[in-house]
Amino acid sequence: MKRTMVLLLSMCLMGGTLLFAGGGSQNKGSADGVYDATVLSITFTGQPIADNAQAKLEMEKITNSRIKFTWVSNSNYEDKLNTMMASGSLPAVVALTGLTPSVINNIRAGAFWDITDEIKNYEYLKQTNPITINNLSIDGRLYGLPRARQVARNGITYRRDWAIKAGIPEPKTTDDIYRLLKYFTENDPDGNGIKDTYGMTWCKYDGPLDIITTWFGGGNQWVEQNGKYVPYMFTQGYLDAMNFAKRLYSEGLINDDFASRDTAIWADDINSGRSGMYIDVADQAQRTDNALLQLDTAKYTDAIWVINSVSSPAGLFNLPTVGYSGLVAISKSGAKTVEDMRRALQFIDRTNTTEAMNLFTYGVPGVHFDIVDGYAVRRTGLSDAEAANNVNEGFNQFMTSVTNSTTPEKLSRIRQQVYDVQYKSDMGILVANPCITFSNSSKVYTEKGSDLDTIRRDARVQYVVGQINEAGWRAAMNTWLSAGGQALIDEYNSMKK
Ligand SMILES: [Ca+2]
Repeated sequence: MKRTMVLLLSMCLMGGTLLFAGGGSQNKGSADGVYDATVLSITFTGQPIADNAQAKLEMEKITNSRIKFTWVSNSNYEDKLNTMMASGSLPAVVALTGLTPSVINNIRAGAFWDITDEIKNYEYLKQTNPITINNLSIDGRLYGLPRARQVARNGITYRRDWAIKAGIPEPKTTDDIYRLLKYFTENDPDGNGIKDTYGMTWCKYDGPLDIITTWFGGGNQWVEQNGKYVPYMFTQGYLDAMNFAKRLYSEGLINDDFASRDTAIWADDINSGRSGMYIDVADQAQRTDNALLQLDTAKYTDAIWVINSVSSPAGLFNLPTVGYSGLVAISKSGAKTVEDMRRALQFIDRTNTTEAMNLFTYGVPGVHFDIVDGYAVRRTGLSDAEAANNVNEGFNQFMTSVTNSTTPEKLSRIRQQVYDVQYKSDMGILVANPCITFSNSSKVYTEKGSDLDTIRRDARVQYVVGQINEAGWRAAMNTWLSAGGQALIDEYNSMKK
């Protein structure tokens, strides 16, 4: 009832000056100096972390705050969020699951603070990955911290035991990749006397081709050339990558049904010992390692390795992921003044300390995990009622993790390699898509994007499998241009700042 009243009051006041406290406005610095943090977070089970849960109390100590959660169920998150945005009743700190058109419209209408020029003042927030900032920006401005994910995530998973036999234990170049795939296909790497293995498995998902395109300097969807945005299909690197793929295909080094193979069974051939490589997010290597160990532990110990990328004559590059799964924004209804906004940023900054990140990630020290020799060790044998995931449900939904400050776990060899790809590889080799945020507000892309993407994808597959030659490819790209591609190029270039 109280909530309804507040909501009605706020709605009456919309458009006028909001002088009264709305639903989520209890964020003023309090007399005792402890920050009253109002937080919108998301529950998946409907049984989120309790107000007196130890992890929450510890977090309050670390951040010098009292945290008041507003819980929204994941199942009706968008409806609830839209209602709260419309009524101006958001808490100060808001977990947003994505940049939906509705969120973007509300950002443009001023519902959230522009923090572009603020984050440099905070110890952790200023370390936010610049590619992620680019990807999250609306009209060139930043309106929230990423719910960050690994930007460096793509890698090459391969049979190192076979690669040792081939004399290339760790491939460094695209030529090394070619020679490995050739060996895996033609030299009986599993030693059973039968030609029953091949190089690399692909599926209909075009991620591998896009990763290879960055290897050859073809960019990530769009490139900036001579001050203009150009679709990556029109780069030499894109053509070089297609020719590399075409060679692999024509020599039988990749599965010939890749264009129709379902993504769900993508890893089956490497998981069963038939193929020797695939390129995807590096964390898949753990599943492949596990699958092979289950087949034969002795035979497959140390058989699977993962590395981040290889160099081509164009240089050393890799394809990043977008680097976030939604964002944490500061609403103007919950944080009314610049000071309120800065206090909320300070709170979010403190949630990135090692102690706070460990609470989000593992739970309470001494209860859910211990730190042993500098590593986090999760406690085992906890009941469902005690397990950190259950006790702290929904707690980490406003975790931003803009730096990697969490205490690491002591990892198995393969998990350590995945970790190294994600956190220790050179971020400088990741190729950003300069136009990634444009599709959010593009009229042409909204109308024609899916048709254009289909033309582009089909033509690439046809070229790789030899159905069309280079002239055919150029004809398909002319079709792409006339079907709206040229309009898209013009529109994106007009959005250039
Ligand atoms: Ca064989």
